[in-house]
Amino acid sequence: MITTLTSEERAQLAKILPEWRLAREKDALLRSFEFADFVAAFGFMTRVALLAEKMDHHPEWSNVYNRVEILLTTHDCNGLSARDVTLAQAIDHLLAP
Ligand code: H2B
Repeated sequence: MITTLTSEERAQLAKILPEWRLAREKDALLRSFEFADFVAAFGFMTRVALLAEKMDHHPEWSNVYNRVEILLTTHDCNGLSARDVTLAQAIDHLLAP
């Protein structure tokens, strides 16, 4: 069974995932991305989609031209879990130089 993060685990988030913040409207991680244009943004989304499918953990997201917003939360436990942290780290890794 998957559970939501403990407060001890949450206290580490800013250090592990400095680019992500906690969403206001739900128990979730949120990050905004900006790319040169739509093709670059959609290319990134394609890579995230393949990653998400492989991990069987899927983002809630939106795209407007060159901007992508990704919200990570775990429906199976109705909140933020270790799966979200792992996916966020993998997404960060896609963009690492
Ligand atoms: N994605 C997210 N974000 N949360 C989940 O709880 C979840 C998921 N569950 N992707 C997975 C799929 C589950 O529905 C399947 C059956 O493993």
